[in-house]
Amino acid sequence: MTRALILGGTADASLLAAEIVRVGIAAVYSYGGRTRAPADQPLPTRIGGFGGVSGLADYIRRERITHVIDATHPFAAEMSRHAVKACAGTGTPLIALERAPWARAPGDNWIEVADVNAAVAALPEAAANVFLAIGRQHIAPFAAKPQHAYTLRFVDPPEAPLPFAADVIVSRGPFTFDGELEMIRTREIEWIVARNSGGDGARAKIDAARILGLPVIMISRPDLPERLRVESVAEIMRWLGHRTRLGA
Ligand code: 3Y8
Ligand code: NAP
Repeated sequence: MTRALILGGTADASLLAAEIVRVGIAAVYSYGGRTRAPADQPLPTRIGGFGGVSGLADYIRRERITHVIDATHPFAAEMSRHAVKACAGTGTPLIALERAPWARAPGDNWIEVADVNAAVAALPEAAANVFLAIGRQHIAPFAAKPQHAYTLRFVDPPEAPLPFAADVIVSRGPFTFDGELEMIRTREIEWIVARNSGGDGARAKIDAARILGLPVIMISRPDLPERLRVESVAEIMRWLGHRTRLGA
């Protein structure tokens, strides 16, 4: 009797949840508890950490989980690493639903960097209008370059004072091309800092930057341990032993 755990928090994970309900597989959806009001899911949902690798292994045993699907974001590296270890330790089949990274297209002006600190170093010394599209958790290093006029975008309003003066847009996405173009033009953004999240929910700013010829400092994904990885919900459903209307 299949009982799947979806490590969620992305648009792809929501699509997977809907398909799992449609074919009638028993499953639990898991959020990390990062946002105040995460989107509702059509499955029993848990919110918050498991308590490290051992906490996840205990959860898998206690809840008689038979399959784990890591549908977290490519930058949710710690969760993905814990899933690999907990599934190995409990002998539970694991698969990752991970969208492909965005590939540089003709006309893109990307400066590819390894991490946030390298992104700060890549910004110019001369003051500029900079859009940090990397969320809330990793903005502190930009305090090293306070000369810039920063625009940030958070899912929820900031709860603590910001580490530097900045204007905050509160919006959860997914984002539209026209909306991004309008925001970039209105704020006369000159630089964009982004993570190579992949997927459609956040790529509009990358397309808008290309049209406007703006430089994008693109943070590469963290290295993740080897694990079975697919890019489509249909492949996950096949792995679970179910054909799906999504075809392919
Ligand atoms: C809590 C679930 C849907 C899912 C929406 C996707 C698309 C929009 C792109 C920008 C980039 C960013 C951020 C982003 C994207 C989707 C998807 C995606 C980037 C929600 C969600 C949760 C989170 C957590 C949140 C992080 C933050 C990152 C904002 C829900 C909306 C910047 C990643 O306040 C915080 O602490 C926020 C933390 C992790 C990165 C960061 O470090 O701040 N996502 N995002 C999940 C949980 O608790 O388990 O609230 O409903 C999901 C989505 N975020 O419904 O269509 O699928 O990728 N999320 C990045 O750098 O790309 C926004 O602004 O252009
Ligand atoms: P992370 O740094 O990889 O994980 C830190 C800890 O948060 C994990 O060790 C785990 O705590 C807990 N956690 C993370 N995701 C969880 C989940 N889905 N269910 C239960 N616990 C979870 O994670 P993150 O980058 O902060 O991402 C958190 C959530 O936001 C994930 O669901 C992810 O899919 C979503 N998200 C992240 C990004 C991003 O840019 N990182 C973008 C979009 C969506 P314990 O060790 O206690 O188990």
